[in-house]
Amino acid sequence: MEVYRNVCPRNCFCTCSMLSYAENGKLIRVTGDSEHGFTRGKLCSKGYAYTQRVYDAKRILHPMRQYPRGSGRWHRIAWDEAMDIVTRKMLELKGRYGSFRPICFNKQTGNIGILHYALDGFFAALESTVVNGTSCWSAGLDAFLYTFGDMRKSDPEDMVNSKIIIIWGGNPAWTALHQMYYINQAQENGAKVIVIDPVFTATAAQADIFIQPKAASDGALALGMAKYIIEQNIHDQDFLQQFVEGGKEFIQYVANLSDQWIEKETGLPREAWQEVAHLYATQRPGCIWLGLGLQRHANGGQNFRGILALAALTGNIGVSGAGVYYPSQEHWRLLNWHTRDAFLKKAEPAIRTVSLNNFAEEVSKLSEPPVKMLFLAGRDLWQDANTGALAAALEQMELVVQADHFLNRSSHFADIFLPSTTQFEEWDLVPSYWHHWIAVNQQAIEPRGECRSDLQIAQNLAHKINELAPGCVCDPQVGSEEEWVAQELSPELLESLNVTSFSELLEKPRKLRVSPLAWADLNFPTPSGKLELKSGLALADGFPLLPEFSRGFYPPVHYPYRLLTPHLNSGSNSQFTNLHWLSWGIDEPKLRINPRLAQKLKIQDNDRIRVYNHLGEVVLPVRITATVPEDTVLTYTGWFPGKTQINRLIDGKSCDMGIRGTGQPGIALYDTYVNLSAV
Ligand SMILES: Nc1nc2c(c(=O)[nH]1)N[C@H]1C(S)=C(S)[C@@H](COP(=O)(O)OP(=O)(O)OC[C@H]3O[C@@H](n4cnc5c(=O)[nH]c(N)nc54)[C@H](O)[C@@H]3O)O[C@H]1N2
Ligand SMILES: Nc1nc2c(c(=O)[nH]1)N[C@H]1C(S)=C(S)[C@@H](COP(=O)(O)OP(=O)(O)OC[C@H]3O[C@@H](n4cnc5c(=O)[nH]c(N)nc54)[C@H](O)[C@@H]3O)O[C@H]1N2
Ligand code: SF4
Ligand SMILES: [Mo]
Repeated sequence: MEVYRNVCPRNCFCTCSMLSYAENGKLIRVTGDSEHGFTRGKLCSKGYAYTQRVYDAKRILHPMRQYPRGSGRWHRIAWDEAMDIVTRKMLELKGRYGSFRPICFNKQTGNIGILHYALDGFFAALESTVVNGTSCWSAGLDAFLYTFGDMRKSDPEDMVNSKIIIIWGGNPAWTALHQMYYINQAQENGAKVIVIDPVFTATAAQADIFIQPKAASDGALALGMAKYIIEQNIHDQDFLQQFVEGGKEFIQYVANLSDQWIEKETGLPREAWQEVAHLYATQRPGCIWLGLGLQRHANGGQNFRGILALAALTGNIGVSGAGVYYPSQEHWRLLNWHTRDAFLKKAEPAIRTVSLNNFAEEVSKLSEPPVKMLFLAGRDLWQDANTGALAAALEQMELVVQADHFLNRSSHFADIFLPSTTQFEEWDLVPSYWHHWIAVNQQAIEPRGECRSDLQIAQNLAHKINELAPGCVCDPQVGSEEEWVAQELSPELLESLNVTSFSELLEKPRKLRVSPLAWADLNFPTPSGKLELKSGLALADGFPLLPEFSRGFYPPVHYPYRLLTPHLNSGSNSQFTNLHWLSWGIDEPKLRINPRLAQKLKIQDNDRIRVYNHLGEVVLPVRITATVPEDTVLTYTGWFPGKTQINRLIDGKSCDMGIRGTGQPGIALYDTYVNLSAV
């Protein structure tokens, strides 16, 4: 068997290095890569299921056309014909409207590999309309930018040195599996793990202390902790004085809060937060992991600021075992971004953007020129909010093109399907937004059927459109994919990886030689040069000067239950749940409801229940479980073919923050309210 190194390109904290075993050109087995220091030779269930994903009977292996749209009548066409249809339509629209703006490119994080940014480059080069924003992390990111001036975090492997680990609104036992090794190691060394979540999760099951506040009340909870720390005089006064802007004002603000008010906002008895605050301030060093779920609320960013203030108050910053953890793209800055930029004719193309939040309505509203063609790559629009508005939005499109591995929920509205390769059939480089390791993704097998990589698709489009209308875009046809990967490695990156050439990197994954500790120099790129609890930038952007608590949404009278839809262990967003290996026996989606609520509604396990709000209704089987609180119901996000699509009930309201870092506010996906009735 031949053995190759691949990298899992899913939007996942772990970015695992994998060994793939191929025999006679066929992928036989995928395992973890023990040379990868962070993931240490292990994968999650999804990683081990890649052989099924690559060879699944439903994988699309040839370009196809659906005619008429929505009929399900797909027929095979040649690549040439597909490219011809797509590029002629693009040019026809340009002729009609004077620019490529009637074409909207919508890609998110179906594959985060760097070579996949070729498509971004191609559509940017044409100055078409491009979807902007991300559903992952925007609100939390801005809170970091206001407080620290940048988003940096320590090497997550350093968590083993923590004495207290607070996992706040994240579920790493499912969503960042490999980090649990470092957390468990710390626990074995005597650390206490505290999980703060409205839901008792798989991560909570491994914790020493579980705190269950009302969702979106975390800012108030953090302030309660701050108040206690100050009252007990266990804050780090030197740190505050030297490195923090607004410490005094923050202390004053917090002193005026009453425990009673905090109890009311959070639904917790004061002893709960006082115990956690005491541990965090006294058992040093302590770190806090800020989860993505925590910030998917209309007050998510401001809640983050409250939590970040705890690190400032206790000086748990810049030393081993301390710090605040959140995804960051520091290492992405070391790439050349050659793949994206190779298509550009000018450095700063004039791109029209459309917000991802409430995409369906926003894209329909664009005029002068209206959007008439949609190009989807690595996207399932049914992961968006307000999916009820999608059908109308897609109807206005004269052509919908989709590049993917499978026909998904979006395919119903597509005219042309372009089959993409998986990571085993292409070269790539996938940096991590979490750990400090980098590995090259090698091509292990020939593309299945007529599949082409997203880079090749971008090259084909560029070539064809230039053939029909010379000079439209740069046409970078030259070089193998392997060479494209090599071109991404800047001298700085090579040096940081301690290699002199690209080929050395093929031998094994390498760890970046960057400081393992964020903010060790305690120099913050904020306007004051200090860590800012008092942020003039936040004020200028319309937020409170201090990390005050801003109340979130409360349930409207008619829809009294909060609907949470977090991420599932056996899926990666919409991916994998279509595979038999991973869906077998799971029988999702189910609506999890608390036993007391079930009693009130006279509902039994497995009964079907109507879940509805102002946007519509879905019917789901019930799972009665005390893991969810009484005022909350929960079902996991994902694509469960043929089953209910929950995002129909999510209205796409915005988080408070996000514009500074990503140009769009985050999406308050978890501020969704519903009512329930027996079917
Ligand atoms: N297995 C798997 N791994 C994944 C993904 C996947 O789909 N599956 N997706 C990847 C992607 S794209 C992302 S963005 C990340 C997401 O990974 P996480 O950071 O784990 O985020 P979520 O799954 O959105 O939510 C995590 C927890 O936040 C809790 N939560 C919700 N609201 C609040 C609140 O107001 N306060 C508090 N304290 N907690 C709250 C939820 O109950 C949930 O348990 O995971 C990545 N990893
Ligand atoms: N209700 C609810 N909705 C959510 C969330 C939630 O917590 N709750 N989370 C949100 C979050 S954080 C995220 S990140 C989004 C994710 O939603 P999306 O951005 O749509 O991403 P995925 O579901 O990961 O993948 C989309 C498609 O990419 C395809 N794909 C994979 N690899 C490739 C490739 O190499 N090339 C091409 N062309 N296609 C490929 C997959 O087959 C899949 O069909 O969902 C969001 N939606
Ligand atoms: S989904 Fe995440 S944990 Fe699973 S194999 Fe991919 S990178 Fe690793
Ligand atoms: Mo995400």
